[in-house]
Amino acid sequence: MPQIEPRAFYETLTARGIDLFAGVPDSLLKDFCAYLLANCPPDRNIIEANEGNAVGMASGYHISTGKYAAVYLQNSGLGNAVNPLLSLADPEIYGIPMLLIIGWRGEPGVKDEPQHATQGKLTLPLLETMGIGYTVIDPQIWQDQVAQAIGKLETEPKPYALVIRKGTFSSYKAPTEPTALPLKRENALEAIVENIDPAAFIVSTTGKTSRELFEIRERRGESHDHDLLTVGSMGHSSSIAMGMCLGTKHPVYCIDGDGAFLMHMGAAAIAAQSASSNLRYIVINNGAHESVGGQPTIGFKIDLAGVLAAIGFTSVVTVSDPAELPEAIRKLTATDRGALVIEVAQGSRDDLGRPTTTPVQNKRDMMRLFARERDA
Ligand SMILES: Cc1ncc(C[n+]2csc(CCOP(=O)(O)OP(=O)(O)O)c2C)c(N)n1
Repeated sequence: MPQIEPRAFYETLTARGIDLFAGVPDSLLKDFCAYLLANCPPDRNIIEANEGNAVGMASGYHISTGKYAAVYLQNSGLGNAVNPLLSLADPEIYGIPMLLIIGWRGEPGVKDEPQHATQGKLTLPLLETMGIGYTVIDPQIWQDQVAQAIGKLETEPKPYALVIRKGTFSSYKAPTEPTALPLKRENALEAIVENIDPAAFIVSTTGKTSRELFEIRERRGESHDHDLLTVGSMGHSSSIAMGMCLGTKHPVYCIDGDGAFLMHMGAAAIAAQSASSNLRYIVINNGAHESVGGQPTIGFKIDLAGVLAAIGFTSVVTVSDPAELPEAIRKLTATDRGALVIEVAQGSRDDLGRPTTTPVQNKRDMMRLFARERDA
């Protein structure tokens, strides 16, 4: 199948006046995102906390410059973007032209993970319902498609979408600077599982965190019924854990990523203030959206532990030394509404698999455990 070179795509967009890119990275767009990272001026490629924020930025940019920004996102992120698309950029409100570049996970007929199935089926109907015109990019005629899309922005002041299928872009690897940190996420997860109460529950975030946790349980010969693997729903694990805390006396650990924490940071603040005392919150900070290609977050630029303490978590510490990690986790086990930041380098095993149980099975197994606790 012919592919589009990320460089050619970028140059075509910039030649047509698009000089601001904002979004949240996606695995299907990872080569294009890597190209942006290496070649677009940093103030012209803003990796946003969530996709709705990117629509906001594109809107402000258009108002102040008259230009069109490109907003890149996985179709999962459409949910985050619906509100500003319909109540800000929509032609009945401000009417803001912008180019959406949407990675189409879960395209019908293409094998993908369960969390992408419904969103994949509904991606085009959702755009139609929202009155957003789109074209599914065909690498044979993409230049014409892009020209037409930008022509639409010029004639109709509203967003227009380019929908990107799996395998559309050819490979591009941005040079990366490895972080000099001794731990990886998988080591951190192993230490957590090893040192928490075996009766505790875990809500693990989207991406490789949940995939690694699943494999760690397999290796240890343990069941998965204490772990909710939040395969989709990025950024909502702390809220899920907060809800779960109400149904058990055991501790509930939310294990978040820095990208997921940032995506809905307000959720962690509410959890810190309102969750019952059995909540424990852990952010595994690798400073990146590692699961979808390693694009940077601001995780290492901000004082994450300072933020967690300021919003109300107790006894927040940051650990990066493997020798200190077990003790830090043991302290967390004894701290009501405590939080821990574990700093890790990027990287995961090449042979990392995916959960072999379905989300519905995962839920049923967990519900059985909670019911047993209720009936005891
Ligand atoms: C709403 C939404 N936007 C984007 C994605 C795609 N996505 C899946 S995992 C991930 C990165 C998560 O980063 P982080 O929480 O830092 O964890 P890491 O992958 O680094 O372990 C992204 C962007 C998604 N699943 N949902």
